[in-house]
Amino acid sequence: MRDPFRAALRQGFDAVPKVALITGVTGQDGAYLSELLLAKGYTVHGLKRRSSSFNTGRVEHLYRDPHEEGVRFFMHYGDLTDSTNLIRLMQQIRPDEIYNLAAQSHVQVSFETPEYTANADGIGTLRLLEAIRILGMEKTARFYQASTSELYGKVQETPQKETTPFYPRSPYAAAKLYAYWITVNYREAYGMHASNGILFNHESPIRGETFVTRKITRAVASIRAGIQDCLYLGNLDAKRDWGHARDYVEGMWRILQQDTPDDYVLATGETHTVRSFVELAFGHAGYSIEWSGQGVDEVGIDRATGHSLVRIDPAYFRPTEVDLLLGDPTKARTVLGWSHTTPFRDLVREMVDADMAAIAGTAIAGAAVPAEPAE
Ligand code: NDP
Ligand code: GDR
Repeated sequence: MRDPFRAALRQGFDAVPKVALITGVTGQDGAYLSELLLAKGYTVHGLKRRSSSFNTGRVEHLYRDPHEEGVRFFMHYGDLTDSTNLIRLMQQIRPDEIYNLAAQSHVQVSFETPEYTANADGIGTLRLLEAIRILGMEKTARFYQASTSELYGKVQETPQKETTPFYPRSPYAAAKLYAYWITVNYREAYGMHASNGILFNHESPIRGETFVTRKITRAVASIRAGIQDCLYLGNLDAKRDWGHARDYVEGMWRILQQDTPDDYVLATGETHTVRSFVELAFGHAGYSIEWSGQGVDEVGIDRATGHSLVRIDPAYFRPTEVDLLLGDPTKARTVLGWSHTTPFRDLVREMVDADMAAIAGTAIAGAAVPAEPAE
């Protein structure tokens, strides 16, 4: 009997030299990386979770019926907490490159779900590395681990680079610390081409709605459209090194193209407060914000009307905060020839414009406007 998956897979192998497996394909980075690899001629296999609601919106435009000829994008059900599933898929797909992007990636949520976060983000990485080893793919498959600037946590040195000591400040960061070191260990113990990208925050119009940048840009669009009154935030003074996700997936790919595996910081080398993101985003929509009051009573007021646009909700404060992140991407620039291309201001504008266009679209279609995000 003809198996459409295998037939298409064979076509893929015939047509292009490389096959990639992306865990977390339905996430922000998974979507941008899939686009990049498909454009480079790869066959891309993505791991997606079974969900009772639609969770493939970010890659919908890449999907084609696998019965068609020449299909190079496939999705498979799986989960980083299920080793037998990972081993079977790895055996079936035999990827040349594995990008481990899947994670419970929300820092605040990790305080609520620490055990699950450790299982998926920490042990999940081990499960993938073991699958490679069990199948004897140590010398044929290259492995990318989505490490994070959250590893620096309570920062020991600014700017942060590859040699800066780690000090994780959340269950998420502690789980990613394990994933970082188990990746290094498998490289050293088994000679695997396994690398960490230590990526600083990167955003886009398809960023998850509960991360602060997207929460802000969605609120700006909703307030402008008259369907939201006020934006509630937590710590306005946290500083982040924010870049565009499109640039960062290019860096991931470059890391795996090196002859020698290694660990790299990808960052812009600039840092900005949440407050300045708020000011720029509202500014792009025609508002000018004036701050008044202090601490939990601080309010961001519209200079033109006196209306309160931004208020503080302590529910968004974290038990332990990461106050300042600023990356030094010198190694990535010199070894990989990588640097970010989207300036901070353009990133903010692109996100606000996309959310305003989306709101206009839903208003025209008369569809329900999404509720304000929780975290
Ligand atoms: P997202 O939260 O947008 O995507 C995470 C992906 O992981 C989703 O596809 C999600 O599936 C999937 N996932 C979650 N849990 C599991 C699980 N148990 N098994 C299988 N899949 C799972 O994250 P980003 O795209 O922003 O980030 C990608 C990776 O990079 C993550 O590991 C993140 O921790 C890391 N990172 C991100 C940075 C950033 O600024 N964006 C910076 C540094 C590191 P579903 O769609 O079903 O939820
Ligand atoms: P972060 O991103 O924790 O850096 O992790 P997030 O956007 O959630 O927070 C950034 C900063 O903004 C402050 N903040 C708020 N954050 C959220 N989510 N919601 C709020 O209302 C709010 N108000 C203020 C936070 O306290 C924080 O200081 C992201 C994730 O993508 C991780 O997976 C990734 O590893 C790191 O970036 C690098």
